[in-house]
Amino acid sequence: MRLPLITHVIKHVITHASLKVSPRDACTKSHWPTTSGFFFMIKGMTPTHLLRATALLATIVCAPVHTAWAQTTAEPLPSACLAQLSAKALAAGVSSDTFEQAMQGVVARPELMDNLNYQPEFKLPIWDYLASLVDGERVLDGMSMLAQYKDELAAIQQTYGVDPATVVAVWGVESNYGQNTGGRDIVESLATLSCMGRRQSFFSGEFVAALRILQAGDFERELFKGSWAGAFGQTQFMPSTFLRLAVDGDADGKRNLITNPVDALASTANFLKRAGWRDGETWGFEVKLGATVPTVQGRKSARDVSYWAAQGITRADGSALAQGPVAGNTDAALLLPAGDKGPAFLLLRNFKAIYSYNASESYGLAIAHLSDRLRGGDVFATPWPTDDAGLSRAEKRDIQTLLLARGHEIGAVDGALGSKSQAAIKLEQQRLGHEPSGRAGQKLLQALQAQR
Ligand SMILES: [Ca+2]
Repeated sequence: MRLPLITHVIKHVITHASLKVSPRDACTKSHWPTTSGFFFMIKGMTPTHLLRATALLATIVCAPVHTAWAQTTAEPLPSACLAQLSAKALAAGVSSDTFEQAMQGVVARPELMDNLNYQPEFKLPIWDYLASLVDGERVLDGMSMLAQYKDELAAIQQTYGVDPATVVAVWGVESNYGQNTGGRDIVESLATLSCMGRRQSFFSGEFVAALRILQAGDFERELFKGSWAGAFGQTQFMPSTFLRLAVDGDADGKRNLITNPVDALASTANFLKRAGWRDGETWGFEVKLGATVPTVQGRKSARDVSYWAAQGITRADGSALAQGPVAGNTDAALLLPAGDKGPAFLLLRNFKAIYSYNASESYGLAIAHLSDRLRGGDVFATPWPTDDAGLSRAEKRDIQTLLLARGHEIGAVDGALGSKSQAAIKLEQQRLGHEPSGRAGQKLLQALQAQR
């Protein structure tokens, strides 16, 4: 992109210069996807989805718990494995020149096994997840992106039938509008994971896909960086997804999802379209339950909208469910992500398209809610069932500043509560007589602010 990208890059530099830390340094080098508890996302996920989800969350939330993986390790790739990878790549049409060039200087990174084998230690509440993923900053940044790429997004909607707010919301959640795309060398990560660990067959397929991408020349070899598991670019596509679904949004002959936002936005729209997105419809909407809680619940249990209306369910403002494109016979599923005391949602067909981007209800809800906020929508009408709500990234930075002021050596203020911050949080919780969970919410923030 011409001027808009330059503006974007300048904004990035300014934003993070003021924090004395770049998001890549803070989140994507050593603190990779061994994020703390995202256990709630994992049930029912495929390996690809899980890997994408953990990588994604490290990029966005970046809340690591343990420290062993902070070191980088390097050793030669096993020669037998290297020979197999070479044969597999050549059989898939990768030239020996491409293979040699792509593999120059590539070593195995055994520390990735920590990421691969990581088991979350505790369950992160959905309100924590959404509080930082859909915070005021991300809404404002998204609105500015909607304005900046207005013409391009209109053209994308014309071609793919996906509205600007949805496309921009995916962009915001996947890579914070291109700011957090990951710092791992993709070829190196995928070569390592093809030769070590539990999913070598899956990763060797992605490795070959990665080399086919390099051979096509959509971007320079040195730009090919992303998550430890191979997702890369502003859309965080896996290489095989790139080969299937990436498009050239600005018609310059290249599909550069790494540094070209228009290619990334168009590719996201193409993904959603191919996943069944219906133009002119929404993902769903927040609702209010009636006097009784329906026994039919869950994303997979769709019923007619008239069925839900007969259960006493209304829209959050009390109006009828069937309105506009939503008719009495429209399929909808009832989602109660935090039980019947929390916000309730009816999910329509388009939620499935978002869900196919990353098989997690919380992830889908983050994108759905961010898209609504970008259209001027409000926070949920029903609050989360907690007396200790989650923190935005700005509030996490406040907590970190307060921890530093109290003498805790937590490193840079980056809005990501990593292992050092969590250890300091536990100490402060003990001092304050709170439960020493290491999880920071509004209660701890207010207690620390009161003692400033
Ligand atoms: Ca392009």
